[in-house]
Amino acid sequence: MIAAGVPIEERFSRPSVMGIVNVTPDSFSDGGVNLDPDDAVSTARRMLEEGAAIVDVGGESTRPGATAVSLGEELRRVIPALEGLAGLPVSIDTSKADVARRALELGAELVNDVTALRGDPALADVVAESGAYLCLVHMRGTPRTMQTDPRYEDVVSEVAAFLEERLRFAVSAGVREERICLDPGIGFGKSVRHNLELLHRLGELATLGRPLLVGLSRKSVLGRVAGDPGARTGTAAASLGAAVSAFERGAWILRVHDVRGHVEALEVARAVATAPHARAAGPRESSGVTVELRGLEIPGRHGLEEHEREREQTFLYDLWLQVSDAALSDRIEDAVDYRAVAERVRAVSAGHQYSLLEALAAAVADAVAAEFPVDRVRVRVRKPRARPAGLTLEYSAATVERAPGDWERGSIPHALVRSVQTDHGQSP
Ligand code: HH2
Repeated sequence: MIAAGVPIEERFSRPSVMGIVNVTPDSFSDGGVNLDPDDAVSTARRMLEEGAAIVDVGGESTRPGATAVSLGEELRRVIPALEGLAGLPVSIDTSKADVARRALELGAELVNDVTALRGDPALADVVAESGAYLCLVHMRGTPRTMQTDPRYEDVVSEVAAFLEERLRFAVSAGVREERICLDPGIGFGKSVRHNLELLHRLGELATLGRPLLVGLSRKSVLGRVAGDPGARTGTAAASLGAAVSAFERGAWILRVHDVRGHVEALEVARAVATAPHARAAGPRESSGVTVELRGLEIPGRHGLEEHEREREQTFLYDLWLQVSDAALSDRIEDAVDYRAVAERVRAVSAGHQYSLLEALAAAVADAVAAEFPVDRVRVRVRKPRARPAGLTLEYSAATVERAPGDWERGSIPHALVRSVQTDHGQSP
């Protein structure tokens, strides 16, 4: 069932778990386990009970060396399972337009395409017309050939450039940007070193402004890192460690086989990431450091007027970050990384067109409060030389304050606006 008009980051809170249900005889990890539709349905239901936000049903293995299956065979595998899951949150893992169309008719809400709309020219239209969510995955070559000596100059910038191009393509085909997430495609045409570098530098992909879905679960890279150079799979424990690491570097949705363990591990990782809330709830007097980032210039297409949405203009961001006394240690590890904060502001601005400055300021404040070790953050967004109704203003501005706990209590940013103040050309 597709939640009309809801951006993907509101539909899925961060982190969310996507359970894998492969209705195949040959998937690298769960091949054959869920080939019977009744088994697939009960696996999927169990995953949802264990806390998965969605289950990803697929009828074609994309493991290295796998050969493609026919349309008829893929439909035969997935349709009975999808029928058995009617009314539940389902994603369809396919590159075929006809499979996606049937799945969407049966209630799937997300199309997970490992070819990033390069496999079937009709798929973009199916997604655009249905309004479904879409995951665009990086893959070098095809599953049959992708692991034959993959080479990159700089794997992260090449994957980023690819995903950016596919994002532009999907949007030009009519898929709303706010419904799209991106995936670096762990194991899809990458060596162990490439996969590790992609995970290490995941934050650079997050600057593309779309939520990141990451699939590491049981993949051979994990078994190889754990010491077996010929490993074809990784363990559940290695998968949990990798998922937490990916979350800490910006992953939004984790695609996994072992749902319960991942839900628990990620819940702990999220609680740690937002731990300043605990301090904020206690005596606040000890938290005496305020860091200011003033006049951060970031272009954006925000506003009520059509021309504002078409032509970029510069917005000025002022951030006041209240951090704990630990930051006085003079060690960067204890402080907030301003560059990362600025990148996050840029990503929020690029990720959505806001009509109102208040909403833009709230989205930035939510992101900073949720993802950085701050006790409190105040964000002011200024639009210089605003001209509402013929008036001339030096600027208009909106200011929003947030604490990490605000984010924890709910994931719909706009519902959480607590203190919004709009001023006109005055100092804070
Ligand atoms: N990995 C696989 C399949 N689909 N989709 C996304 N978005 N990201 C991934 O990393 C990804 C994916 C491969 O894993 P699996 O489904 O477990 O195996 P198989 O392709 O052999 O069915």
